[in-house]
Amino acid sequence: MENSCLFCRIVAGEIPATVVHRTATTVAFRDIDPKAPTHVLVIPVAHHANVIELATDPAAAADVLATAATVAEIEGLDQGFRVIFNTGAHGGQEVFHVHAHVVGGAPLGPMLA
Ligand code: D5M
Repeated sequence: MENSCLFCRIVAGEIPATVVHRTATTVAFRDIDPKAPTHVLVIPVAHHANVIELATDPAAAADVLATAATVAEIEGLDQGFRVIFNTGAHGGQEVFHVHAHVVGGAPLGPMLA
């Protein structure tokens, strides 16, 4: 837990979030500024700054992907969805606790703007 990290504080329950699903190692909660009918963020409980760091912890990476799949099932995204890891400045990353955006619920077009 990093006290200065927004998403670590959501994991700890210090900042409210609308939690969709939780496991021992992951938390899935609704994005505060949704870009699609379903827009859920999946994070590992363990702090990793970005997907490059997450890749050094294969168990956590697998758990994040498994939770993303569970979220898609819970949200009924049977027509498809996207899983996005914004990374670094060019990737538009704003929160430096790795998170998978699970977006869907409508046709998304060729790219997510
Ligand atoms: O995306 C960071 C995402 O985090 C962005 O879509 C808004 C979302 N966000 C920021 N604060 C909160 C809280 N408190 N609850 C839920 N969602 C939040 P990035 O990929 O880093 O650009």
